[in-house]
Amino acid sequence: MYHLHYWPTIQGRGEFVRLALEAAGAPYIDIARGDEPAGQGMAAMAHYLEDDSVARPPFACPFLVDGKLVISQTAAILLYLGPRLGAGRQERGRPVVDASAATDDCRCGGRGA
Ligand SMILES: N[C@@H](CCC(=O)N[C@@H](CS)C(=O)NCC(=O)O)C(=O)O
Repeated sequence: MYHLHYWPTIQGRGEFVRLALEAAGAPYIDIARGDEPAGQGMAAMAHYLEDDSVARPPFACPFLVDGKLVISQTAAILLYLGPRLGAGRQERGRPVVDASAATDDCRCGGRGA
């Protein structure tokens, strides 16, 4: 089960990751949109960004948690997910994933880091 962490009220960069997960029908939880009593919500996202116990905190959201692995940077997340969601196993699907990552780079470039 993938855990996507992104601001709950905007589409933003998180939407690139959501679209990839949704298109593949992959199991994931949109953590910050979840309920705090269930260990989700903004507090769960803030844990990764602010808690000193996290050895390698992500740069910013979106970030993806896959088991013990925490991956930040939208393009890196998409390049990580591509082969795992099936697109990378089909030669024709790979450019779509790569293009999505590159599109985020162009669309959002210069505003983030
Ligand atoms: N280069 C990063 C940029 C991440 C970024 O700037 N995220 C914004 C929202 S789209 C954010 O959460 N900014 C808050 C911050 O940097 O503290 C990426 O592609 O994921």
